[in-house]
Amino acid sequence: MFKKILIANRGEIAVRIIRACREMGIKTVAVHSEPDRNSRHVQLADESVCIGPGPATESYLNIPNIISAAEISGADAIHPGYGFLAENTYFADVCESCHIQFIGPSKDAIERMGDKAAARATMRKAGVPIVPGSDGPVNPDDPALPKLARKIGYPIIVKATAGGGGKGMRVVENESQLAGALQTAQSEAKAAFGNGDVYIEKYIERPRHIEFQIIADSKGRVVYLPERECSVQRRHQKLIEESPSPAMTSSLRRKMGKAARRAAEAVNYVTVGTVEFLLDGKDEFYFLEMNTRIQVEHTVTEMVTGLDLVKEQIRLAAGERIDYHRDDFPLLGHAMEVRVNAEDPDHDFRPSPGTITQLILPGPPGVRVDTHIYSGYTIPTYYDSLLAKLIVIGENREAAIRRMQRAISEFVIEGVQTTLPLFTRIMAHDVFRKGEAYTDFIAKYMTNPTNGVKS
Ligand code: MV4
Repeated sequence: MFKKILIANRGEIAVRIIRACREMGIKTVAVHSEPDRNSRHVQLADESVCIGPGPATESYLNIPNIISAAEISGADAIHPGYGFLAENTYFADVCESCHIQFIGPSKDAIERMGDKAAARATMRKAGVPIVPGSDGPVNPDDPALPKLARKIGYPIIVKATAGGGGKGMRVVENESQLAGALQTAQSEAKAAFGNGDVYIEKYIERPRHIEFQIIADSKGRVVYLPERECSVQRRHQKLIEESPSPAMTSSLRRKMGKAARRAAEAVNYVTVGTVEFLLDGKDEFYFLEMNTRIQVEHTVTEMVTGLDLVKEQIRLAAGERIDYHRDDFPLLGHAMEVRVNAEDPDHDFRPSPGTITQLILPGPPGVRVDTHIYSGYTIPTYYDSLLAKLIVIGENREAAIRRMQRAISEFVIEGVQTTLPLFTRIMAHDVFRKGEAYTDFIAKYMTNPTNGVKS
């Protein structure tokens, strides 16, 4: 097992990883930018190293500085958290050359899942259902393209091969829009990723976003865990995640779980990962992408399984094996998470930076808060606005919603605007309570184009 882990991240996830390390008897090294010097993760770690000024490109994305920090402190592994360098194959490669264990899958697995068109091809070969679409990137000047689009059937969606998370996507309703959409998607992709390759897929209307956490060891054993549903999103930012999905049955779970396992096996995946699917109204599901990192919403899976996924990730990265073989993981209840951001939901979610003047956390039973904030903490303007994840578990979905309402009513954050009031409204909304919130829920029921939320 590792003796000392450097955490190449900040915020709540750095705190979460440090806690896991401490319970495992592993020493921790925090890295931080200049404005983050008073951060909770710096206070909690055994050691800390400043890696640069505020802008992430000069600190949390600064590979030479992070590797130097690991070498100076004698860390034998680096945990990248999520975001920043978590899915950067170059970083994983540099770690390997410096004989520092990257806590995540191989750079080959990251790479094969990072190219979304290549991932589709891998999945098709592995027998994982994919959305009907092009075989690999398309050439916009190919005269056969309109015919292919017609065969797939409109509406179609143009996606960037280097994309993911919604960037560089364009929905095309009919043939007259095709050429224009390809052009725009290509130049957006080129600008955002330095790679203008695009591919096309049938557009699935009103899908649910369902994802499966998988855990895999270096002996080739892959276990899937109960699904998470993350359909409530805004501009591709998840707002609420829950497990199980209100749309799931045990037979569909088995089918999708096995597909998720095949996806992981196809790239010799090791550690923890997530296979994302779209689920349509007819229980047809399609592979979307695979995330090769620990995710923000791993917590809801921890609540319903009792596993500690960060400890599992560290154990598996150290070469340990999965010693249980359960595919039908028993559900310990229904878990739900809301992401509390320093944003004003009444004004188009504009960032609300500032100092936390008062903080009162909600308490048990069945409530968990993952956060790095404290009373007196000033939120730096450089990074994402996640302040806390509020997670609850109840014996069923109705009990979880009531517990979430109770927890939100106890939660006090003063000094900045937060998304907590939005969640009060969502928890009371009929469509959400019925489990019928799809990816269009926020746009449809919670905002209007001029000034944000209607009640
Ligand atoms: C789609 C889709 C419909 N049909 N692909 C959005 C993020 C990226 N991972 C893929 N996304 C989508 N891909 C096909 N063929 C709809 C979305 C989508 C979406 C997916 C999950 C959660 C929220 C979403 C919001 C808008 C669009």
